[in-house]
Amino acid sequence: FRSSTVHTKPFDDQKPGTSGLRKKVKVFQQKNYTENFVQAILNSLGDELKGSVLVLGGDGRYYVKDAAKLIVKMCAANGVKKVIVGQHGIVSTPAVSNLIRKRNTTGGIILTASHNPGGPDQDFGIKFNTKNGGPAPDSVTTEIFNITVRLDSYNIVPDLDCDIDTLGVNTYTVDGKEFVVEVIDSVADYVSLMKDIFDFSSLRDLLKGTESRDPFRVLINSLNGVTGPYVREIFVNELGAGESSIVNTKPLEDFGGLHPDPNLTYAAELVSALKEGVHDFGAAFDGDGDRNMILGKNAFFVTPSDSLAVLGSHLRHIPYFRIEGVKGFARSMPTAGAIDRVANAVGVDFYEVPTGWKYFGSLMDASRLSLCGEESFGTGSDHIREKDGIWAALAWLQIIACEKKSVEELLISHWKRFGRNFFTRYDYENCNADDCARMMHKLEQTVTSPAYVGTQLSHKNKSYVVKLADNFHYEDPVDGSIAARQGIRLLFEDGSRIIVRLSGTGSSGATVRIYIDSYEKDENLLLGDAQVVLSPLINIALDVTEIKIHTGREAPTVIT
Ligand code: VG1
Ligand code: CO
Repeated sequence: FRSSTVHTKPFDDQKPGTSGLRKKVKVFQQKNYTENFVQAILNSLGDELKGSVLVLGGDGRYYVKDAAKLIVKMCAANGVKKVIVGQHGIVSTPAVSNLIRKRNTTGGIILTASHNPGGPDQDFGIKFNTKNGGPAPDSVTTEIFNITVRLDSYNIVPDLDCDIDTLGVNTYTVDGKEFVVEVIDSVADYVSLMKDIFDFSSLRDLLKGTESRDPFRVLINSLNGVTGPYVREIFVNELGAGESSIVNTKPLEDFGGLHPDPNLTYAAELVSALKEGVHDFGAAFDGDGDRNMILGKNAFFVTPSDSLAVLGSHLRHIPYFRIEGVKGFARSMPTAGAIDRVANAVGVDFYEVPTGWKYFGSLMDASRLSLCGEESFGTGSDHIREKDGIWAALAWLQIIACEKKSVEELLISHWKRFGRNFFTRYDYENCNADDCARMMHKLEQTVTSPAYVGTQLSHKNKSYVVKLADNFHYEDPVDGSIAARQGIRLLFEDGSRIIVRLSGTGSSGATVRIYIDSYEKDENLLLGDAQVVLSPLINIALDVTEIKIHTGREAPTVIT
């Protein structure tokens, strides 16, 4: 085979957001659009490109397979030595992270728009992960973007048509050099990683029941995303759960029309099934398998911030942490502060980072962090460098197996010991971008004026005094890199918080996220409903942001 160089014109909108480049499929299908971005990723590798080994896989959404085959042709032409690709182009995000680490590759390319809907008129995305298995840090994504705006050509082997549906090793000669494409079983390595981390025999006993204990009935919903085959192998084949314990396990290009985001709105099917009271535990995962939602019997909802904290205080039950030790805990800035108190009780370091998993990686690489999470249904540990939905569900089950308590009992005893962080998030999706920019600008000006500290904000008979207000600024404690302007924070004297930021994962328009977090330790108030308890603070947040005026929206699209 011979490579050729194709002349192209740069695009000016290929700036990666919170997690890769996300656009409508139609945008990626424009002439040279995908090619340009892939070439920019490859160029960003510099001297490491020639002879490199890359992992390639995606969440099975529409356009994954076309893009995967294209990327193979471009890798061949750019001197990559080997591409390790999942069969049919499918690999979950956590499994890609694992493969990069296990096979010691130069990095990986993940084809996903995560929790965004899929299909010809929906979203697609491309993300680059570095050799630690984690999402490329800001320095790398900035470099990729800088390359895209001056790119004038890309390299491709147009007639190298690799069959990525058949397992095996394909060897080619390209420009006189060997080029290898290894098509792998996407599930096997990940399942063996989970078996190393958890005690599968105790999980099997939990699910199947023993003489002294009824079976613990689980319902796992893959929302037609990438986790289906992983869930089937782990829950049915390994742990012996019945076929009826798993649903929506065939990855579909359009997720069967579902919005593959595991929250109370988009995973309503799981919520209503759990409400029937038959199952003890429910979990759903997003399109690419890195997010999770955990429910207890009767659809008892575990907020991701609480989930992280409960895991944090029970890590001793998980074999992996007994061997590796517990180094530190972290959460993203908007995530409620429940884990902070656990870190204090357990006596490990605690870190608060900006939104996005890429900020956890350097702490893990420096052996300072074991467990972390985000309020957006992301939980994970240093077993890989991505958040991991199935891992989180297994971690919960392992703890339940040891503690012999229900999900709800675990939460209640957690709140009694540590107090409860009530949390809610209001999302206003698909608003006008200019209006939102104006709103953020005005809010920042208001809250950062020197006189603002000490201001009393009230709703009905509740008042909060501003202790600190700023635009969150983060300095990585390991490498000193800076992430500025990561979201507007209003911190109040009683520890309550209002956070406002714009999403960086949308494919068009703007999404405003308002996060509200308030701590309560009075035993009599622990079981309240978050929307009721937080109502004064929510109203204050709607007032200060003037969200209705700026966006014209009466109500949020999604409340978590
Ligand atoms: C959202 C979440 C963030 C998460 C990111 C990627 O980002 O808020 O916590 O890390 O999605 O998740 P944003 O910028 O829209 O708020 V996923 O499952 O896309 O990899
Ligand atoms: Co995801």
